[in-house]
Amino acid sequence: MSQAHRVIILNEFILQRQTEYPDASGELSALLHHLGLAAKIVNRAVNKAGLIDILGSVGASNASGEDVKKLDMFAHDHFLNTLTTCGQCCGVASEESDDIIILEDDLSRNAKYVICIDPLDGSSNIDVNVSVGTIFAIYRRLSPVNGPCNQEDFLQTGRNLVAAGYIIYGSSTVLVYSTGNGVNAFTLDPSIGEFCLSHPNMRIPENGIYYSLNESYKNYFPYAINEFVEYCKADDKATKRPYSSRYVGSMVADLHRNLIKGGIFLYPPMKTHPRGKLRMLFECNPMAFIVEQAGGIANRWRKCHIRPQT
Ligand code: AHM
Ligand code: MG
Repeated sequence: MSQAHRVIILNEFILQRQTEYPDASGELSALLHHLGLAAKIVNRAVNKAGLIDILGSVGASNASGEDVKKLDMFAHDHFLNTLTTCGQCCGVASEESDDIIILEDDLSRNAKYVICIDPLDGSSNIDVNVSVGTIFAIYRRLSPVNGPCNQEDFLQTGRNLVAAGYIIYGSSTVLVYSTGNGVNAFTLDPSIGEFCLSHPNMRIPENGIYYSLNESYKNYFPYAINEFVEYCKADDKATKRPYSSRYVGSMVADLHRNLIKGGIFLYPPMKTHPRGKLRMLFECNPMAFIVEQAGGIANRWRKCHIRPQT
């Protein structure tokens, strides 16, 4: 078989990459492998969502005060089960858990990584068959091994990320990750049950034509944001404007599109969410890492001169 047609599965790719680092212990590789496994289980549930009793709400709110869906909890439980038993991570912070989860068994307490995870991002789309995703961020712990991890291990700057990625459960299921050496994407081939390398070394196109934000909050955005949106809509042949508006409402799906097609995604600050709605640990840091690794730019909103809106 010619090299061009050879299928490279996720585990093979992870191991190939590991050999590029002679000092690598294999722990990060094993951790990524286990995340891939959990993703397959969650994918199965997402695909069967209409058939099994997994749609709808559990009747409680999560740490961010949002309605918790059954599938959110299912995804949380499955990722947590996998991470708890794999022995390569000493703690988990999940969007669906109020507190950090410290893993204290003999194997885990010796592990050097902690994980922040949004088990099912885009929850508002679950019940209506629109793409959702999982986002993960891996940090090296700051606390000494052979003991419990602590909050400081999780509250690290995004610059300290060792690896990050996401899984999009969409028209096909794709796992995208980076360990700081470019971005690669793997599409799940359901016939063999493997994530296969489909988008090697992803690069965001320089000139995107999409802008993506929830414009219904326009009246609450800072003036500069609305001015920028007007710029996107203005007619200008040279810069191929107007740009097209696309907004799924699942950050994973919106950014995945931008990664492939180019464009800008924004979740601006507003009165109800003065720092924007997206969470730094679970959403912004890992997605910014991926975007930058693919040659894009990620920014957090810094106060600028806000002119009054007329
Ligand atoms: P979630 O993690 O509770 O699903 O919330 C995060 C999601 C993002 O995926 C998406 O970009 C945003 O919330 C959509 O918010 P809105 O409906 O306010 O536009
Ligand atoms: Mg989320």
